[in-house]
Amino acid sequence: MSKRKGTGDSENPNHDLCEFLTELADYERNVSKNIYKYNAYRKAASTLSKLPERVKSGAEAKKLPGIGEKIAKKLDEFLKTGKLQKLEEIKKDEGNVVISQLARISGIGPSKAKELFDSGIKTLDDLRKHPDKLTHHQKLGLKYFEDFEKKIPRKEIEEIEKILKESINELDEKYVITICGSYRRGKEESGDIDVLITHPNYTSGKDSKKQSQFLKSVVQCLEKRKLITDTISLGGTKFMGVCRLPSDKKGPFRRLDIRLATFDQYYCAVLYFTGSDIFNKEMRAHALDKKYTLNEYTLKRLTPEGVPGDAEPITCEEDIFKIIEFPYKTPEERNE
Ligand code: 8DG
Ligand code: CA
Ligand code: CA
Repeated sequence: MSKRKGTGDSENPNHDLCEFLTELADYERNVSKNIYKYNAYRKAASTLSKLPERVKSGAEAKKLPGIGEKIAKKLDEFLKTGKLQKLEEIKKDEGNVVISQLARISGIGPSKAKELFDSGIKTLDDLRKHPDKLTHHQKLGLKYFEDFEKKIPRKEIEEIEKILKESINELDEKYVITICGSYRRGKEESGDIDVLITHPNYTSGKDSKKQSQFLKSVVQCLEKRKLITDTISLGGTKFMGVCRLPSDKKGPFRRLDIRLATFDQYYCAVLYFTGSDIFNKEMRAHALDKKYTLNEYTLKRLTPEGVPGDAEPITCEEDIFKIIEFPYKTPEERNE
């Protein structure tokens, strides 16, 4: 997951409300480690960010999906006083502020952030003096902290897409390459770049050891092309790393993920990595209602006892929607 979630376009008439809900969400994730509340606040912020007009009251907002009694009350307080007491209290505590800041570093989660704070780390500069406390991933997260906080304009991802496709298809023209995530959902800017690739010779039936070369050769090729600058981690099916446009030696470094999916499972993977994650949750819940189980690999029918059967044959994203009788949504309509 990339760390900053935007609900704050300046045209959004509920911008300030979305912002305080997102702050509460981050607090619940990073400090309380309450993922349930984290998701509830994010869902509410996402609902409000799509409204064409300003919300007038908590009571009005309560009619919308994902907004219940407690959030409605907070909206009322904010609409009346311009702030939220709960959030003011949270921000008074140094530990909360430091832990939230540290948890924004790529590779540092809530537990590690707390551990660092407990060991006396208060600022990014403190942390720079103690690289011994950090893993390889966390060191890179700290090194590129400012760049990774910056959103990536769509135009830049389009350029990166061109280079990716050209270089990988020079290596082997049979590779299929899709940039997923918020970019595929049509967003004007993204937190990171999520690339999904497959190859017709890479299928779920085969010996996976022999196949581990696919991703490695792709990464090598992009390193040679000077697009990939750092590797955070590289396994058989997942690369996490850093890239930069080779033409822009002064430009920001960007987080780049590349995943290799098997050819027969490609569309479940495309659907999953396109997201949004809130949309994915809703779609998986709908699948369960229809007695199917859906994940990033397969769609399987469940027996009355709840045991998954064979994978359904899938030839495009639409197949998945059709089978579970979920009205088709284009990627642009999945910004839930
Ligand atoms: P952004 O990077 O512009 O902030 O947005 P994004 O592209 O939607 O988010 P992401 O964090 O990069 O995740 C990419 C997709 O992966 C997401 O849209 C849906 C899928 N996904 C989930 N759950 C999770 C998860 O827990 N971790 C990660 N890394 N991805 C997830 O549905
Ligand atoms: Ca990502
Ligand atoms: Ca992304």
